[in-house]
Amino acid sequence: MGTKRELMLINGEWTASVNHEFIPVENPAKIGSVIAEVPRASAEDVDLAVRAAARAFKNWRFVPARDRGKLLTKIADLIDERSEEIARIISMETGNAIRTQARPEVKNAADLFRYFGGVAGEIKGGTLPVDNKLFAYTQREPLGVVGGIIPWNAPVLLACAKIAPALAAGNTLVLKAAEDAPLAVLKITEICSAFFPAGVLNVLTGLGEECGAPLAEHPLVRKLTFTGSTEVGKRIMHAGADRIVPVSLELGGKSPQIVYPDADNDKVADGVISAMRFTRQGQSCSAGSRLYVHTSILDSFLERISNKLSQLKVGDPLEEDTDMGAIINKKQFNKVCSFIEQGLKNNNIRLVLGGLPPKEGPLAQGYHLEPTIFIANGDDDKLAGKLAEAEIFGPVLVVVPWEDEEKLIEMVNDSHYGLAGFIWTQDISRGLKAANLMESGWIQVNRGGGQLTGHSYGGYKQSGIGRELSLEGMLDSFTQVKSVLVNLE
Ligand code: TXE
Repeated sequence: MGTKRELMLINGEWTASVNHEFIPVENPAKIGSVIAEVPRASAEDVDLAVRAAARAFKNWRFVPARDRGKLLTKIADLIDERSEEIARIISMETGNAIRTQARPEVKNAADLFRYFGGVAGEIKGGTLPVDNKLFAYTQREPLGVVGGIIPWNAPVLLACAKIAPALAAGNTLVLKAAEDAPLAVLKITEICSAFFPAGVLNVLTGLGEECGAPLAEHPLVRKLTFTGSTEVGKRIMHAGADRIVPVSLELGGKSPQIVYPDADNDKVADGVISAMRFTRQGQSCSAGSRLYVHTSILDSFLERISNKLSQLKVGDPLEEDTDMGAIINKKQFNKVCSFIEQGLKNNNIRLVLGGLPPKEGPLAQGYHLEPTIFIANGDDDKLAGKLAEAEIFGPVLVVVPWEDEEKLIEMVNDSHYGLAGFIWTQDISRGLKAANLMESGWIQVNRGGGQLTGHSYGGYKQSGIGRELSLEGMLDSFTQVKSVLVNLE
C-alpha cells in the first residue's frame, strides 16, 4: 500500500498543488517512517487561495459578528468530539507525547474557538460627544485577506490561534501549515470547512521559501500573522513593509526563571520543570530555559529538579506512560546536540544531568533526547556562552547561580528576546517587583503552566509584535478603525 496522500483546501475544494508534487511527513519517533504526504504548494497555489479569500471576503465581512461567532462555537464542540483522533495525529507527526502534550493542546484549541466565538459580538466602536453639531463615531472593520504562517511545535493550537480570531473579526484567511506538522491542521481544516463558505478559510501545505514567502508577498494580502523563528519573522516584516501591510509576530524566546531563597520546595521544582516545557522536549517559545537560582539553595534545588527530571519517561509519544516524546526532525535534533556539545567543551559550565543522546537502543530509533541541565560555574551567565543566550529549542536548561538582586535583573534583561518570564517566591511583593522590572511580555509568578485563553500573550523586543489569544489581541491584530464625522447642521 502506498503512502496516504492528503489534500489542501482552496476555495472550499480539497486539492493537490498545481505542480502535483508532494512532500513527506515523517514520524520523528520512528526515524525513516513516512506517515503521509501533503501537497507541495507554490506561488501559483498561493495566488489561487488568496484570490478565493479576497472574493469570499466581500460577503463574509457582512455576516453578523454573532453569527460568525456561533459557527466558531459549533466548531469548538466538534473539535472536542474528535479530540482523540486529532491528538493521535499530533503525536505522530510532532513526536509530542499524547498524554502530556497532544491531548491538552487539542483541548486548548477547542477553547480558543469557543472563546473567540463568544467575544465575536464585542467588536464595536465608540462615539465622541464633543460638539453637538457633529456626530463623531468609530467602527471596527476587518482588514481583508489575512496571510497566516505557523510552525510545528504546537500546530493545532497555533493554527486555531490564527483561524478563530481572524475569522471572528470578519477577515478571510490563507493559512500555511508547517511542513513538519501539517496533518492535524488539515483535520481541523476539515472540521471547519463544513461551516465556512468557500474561500473564507484556505489552508496550504508547503515549504517556507516556496509557499510561505509568496504568501507574505502577495499583493492582495492585507495582514500578516506569523509564528516561528525570529529570523523568518524579520523576513515577514520586510515583506509587509514593502506594501505597508500590518504584521503580527510571535517569535522566539530565551525566557528567564528566577528562584528566590524562600522557594526551595517540591512544588516550585515541579513548576520550574513545567515552565521549561520539558514534556514538549523544550520546543516551546515560552520555555523558561535560563534558570537563575539563589546560591543559598543552589545545591538542594538542583538536586530536587534533577531527581524529578530523572523520573520522566522518554519514549514512544503514543504510549500512555510517556512523559517526553521526540524532537521534531533531524535538523532540530542535530542543532540541539551541537548546543550540548558546545556546553560539554565550555570550561565555564558543567553538565549536571542528561547530555548527548544514546547512539544505540530503543531511544536511538527516534530523535529522542534526555532532559539535560548545565550549570554555570559563576554568577555570570555570559560565561555560559551561547547556551545561555540562544534559543536552543530542546530539553536543555541552563542554571546560573545569583546572589545580588540588581545584577540578577540585569542578567535577566540582557537578552534580545523578551517573551516569557517566571518568578518563584513566597514573598508576593518581591515577586511583583521583579515582574515589573522584567522586560518580557508574559510573566508568571509561582506558576509554570501554559497560556490562559483570554489573557493577552506576546513578546517584547525581538520576541514579537502584537498580542494573541485575547479580545484585545483580536481587535488590535485583525481589525482596523474607521472614524466617521457627520455634520448635523
Ligand atoms: O522555524 P521557521 P523552523 C525557532 C526555534 C527553532 C528555529 C527553526 O529556535 O530551532 O526557529 O525552526 C515558514 N517565508 N522556532 O525552521 O523556519 C515555515 O515553512 C515565509 C521558534 O521550523 O521559522 C514554517 O511554516 N515563511 C518558534 C514557519 O515559517 C517561511 C517556533 C516556521 O518556520 C519562510 C518554531 C520564509 N522565507 C521555530 N521560511 C517559536 N518560538 O514558537 C520558513 N517559513
